[in-house]
Amino acid sequence: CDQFHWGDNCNNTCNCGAGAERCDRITGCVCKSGWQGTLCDTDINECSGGVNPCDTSPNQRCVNTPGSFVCQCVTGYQNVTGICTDINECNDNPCEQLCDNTVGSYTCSCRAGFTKDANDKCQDINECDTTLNKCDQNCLNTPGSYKCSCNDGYILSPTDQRTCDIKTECTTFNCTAPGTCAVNSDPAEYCTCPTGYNLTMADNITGICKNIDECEPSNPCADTCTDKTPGYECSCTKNGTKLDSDEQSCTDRDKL
Ligand SMILES: [Ca+2]
Ligand SMILES: [Ca+2]
Ligand SMILES: [Ca+2]
Repeated sequence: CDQFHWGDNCNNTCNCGAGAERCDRITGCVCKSGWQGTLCDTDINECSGGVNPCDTSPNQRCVNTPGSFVCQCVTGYQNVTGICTDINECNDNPCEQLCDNTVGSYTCSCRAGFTKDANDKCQDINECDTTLNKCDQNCLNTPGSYKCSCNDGYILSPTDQRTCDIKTECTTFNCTAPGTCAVNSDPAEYCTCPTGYNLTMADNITGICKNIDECEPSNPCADTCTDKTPGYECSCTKNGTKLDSDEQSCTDRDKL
């Protein structure tokens, strides 16, 4: 027989399929492994037999191919030196905010202050909504959080950041000693100076108490005036005179 025929008198035409190794002049088409049939044109489905040729663990599946088969890792697993191992999908940052790797998969979640919507997007929670509002007075929504603030005359509690307490202490004014700061009912802050000082404002919030020179320009003393901080002192320099009990006048010693 020539290479295209086989059998008695070479009556049969080989016509072998893709899975044939050769055409035997006596038996006809000889199949390569993975193929079957007279013409070797039928793939053997190695995956459909009673014995799974792949790893029987649920992480691996058998995929039939023409003339052979391959063992593939199922979704969520990858082949690491022959073993289907969980893929840590979080390494590729598939989530908008938080990623938790799970065996065979992963889950996305949102940071505190956000909720996951139907499309798995993280949406800011508006804590200033009437139902959620925790602020005593004013609420400002921010991405992932919120801020409380208070009306004029109130200060935000530094401990809970929500409660507004009536302002009793100065928070912005700086009154240089011996000045003191106080809060009005309106509730503006202001500086006060003790007697003997004049208040001058260095700027809108800085008050300075300056000594008053009571001796200038008009002398309140009958004789000599010495300015003090604060106050002033009168003294009598003329012979025979002495400071009166009013601390200003000078009286003859004789008359005392
Ligand atoms: Ca096959
Ligand atoms: Ca995983
Ligand atoms: Ca918010």
